Amino acid sequence: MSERSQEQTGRTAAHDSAFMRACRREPVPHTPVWFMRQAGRSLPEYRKVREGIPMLDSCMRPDLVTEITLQPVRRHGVDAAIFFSDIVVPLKAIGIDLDIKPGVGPVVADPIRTRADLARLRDLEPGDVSYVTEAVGMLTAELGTTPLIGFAGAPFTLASYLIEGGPSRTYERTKAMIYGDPQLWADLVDRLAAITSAFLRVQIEAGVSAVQLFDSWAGALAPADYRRYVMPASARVFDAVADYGVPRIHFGVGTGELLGLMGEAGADVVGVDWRVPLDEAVRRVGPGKALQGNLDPAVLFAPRDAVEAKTDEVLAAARGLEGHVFNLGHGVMPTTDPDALTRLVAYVHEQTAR
Ligand code: 1CP
Repeated sequence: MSERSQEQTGRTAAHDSAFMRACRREPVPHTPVWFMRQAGRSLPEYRKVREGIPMLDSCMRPDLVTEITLQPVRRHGVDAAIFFSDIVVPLKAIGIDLDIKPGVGPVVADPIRTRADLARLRDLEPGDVSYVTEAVGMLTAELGTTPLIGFAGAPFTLASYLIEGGPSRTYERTKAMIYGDPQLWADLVDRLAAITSAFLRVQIEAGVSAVQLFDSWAGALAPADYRRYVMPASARVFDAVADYGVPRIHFGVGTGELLGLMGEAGADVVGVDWRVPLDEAVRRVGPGKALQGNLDPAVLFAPRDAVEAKTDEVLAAARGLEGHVFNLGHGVMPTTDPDALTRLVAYVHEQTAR
């Protein structure tokens, strides 16, 4: 089969799945469920295949990416797979010296802080991430009607790692650049928008059914600053992939005050963390978009009855939505009992079967 027809096959098979229908705000047989970070350390089979293999190395091996991406689909019966990778993979692929340190996250050897540093952010070519193209092809063949979600980091969140040099809670150097040298900041997020757009296009060309833009840390900004300094770059990313017609999901943590703007940036589906109930979130986002969320991932540490009661609250708040994709309000925590996730998928399916 030619690459082109393979790509068409993957997307066509998944086209009428509950997840794709919910993203398009069409009627669904049941509310679709997937979990951010569903592949990863909460699964013993993940820890086993990753043994002795550094995180970034595993992202570059299509056999491992395929196996790890499929693990939560097999185990939990989720309605979508998310491609196993990391938001910093495209930066590594263009030659930025960075590593993902266990228990820490992405660490950048030589942070980007000056105009001269921008020259290190060259464009991403599809050939830089041929392992991604290969793994997406393998996955869509295996997944059949289960959609595969591609993803990338949004310009602000990627910039925060590049500027701070690693994870941060306060983003002081990032904000120092935004407010102190807005032109340098604008040029930096412009470069990152081009890289992120190219990375998403590679995944879509290879056959993913939907894409999610993770602006995990955008909630650190006030709405006026988000609108001025961040939204234009994220909007360029959404524009760059609009022609493909695949659903575009936009997610961040602590973004209650930004939900309207995150929808306006161009998303088809807005991800909501657990701080804003979905019936309030839909008022903030406005009509014409589906919502994704929003069970607090920490609830999964409570007894089964409590998980079900909190899930009922999410489903009740979602009742009037045009489209709802059930998810956690942020990623699965590594010490979560995997059986609690499997039970949650079955519970949402049962409660919402039509
Ligand atoms: O060795 C390991 O197992 C490392 C842990 C790990 C994993 C499993 C990291 C390091 N990244 C990943 C995979 C990953 N990262 C996925 C894959 C699949 C899935 O969701 O099932 C995805 C979607 C990401 C995306 C990602 N990476 C985000 C956005 C999502 C979010 O959680 O907000 C962010 C912010 C990152 C950076 C990152 N990579 C890894 C860590 C621990 C972090 C966060 C560091 C921090 O707190 O700033």
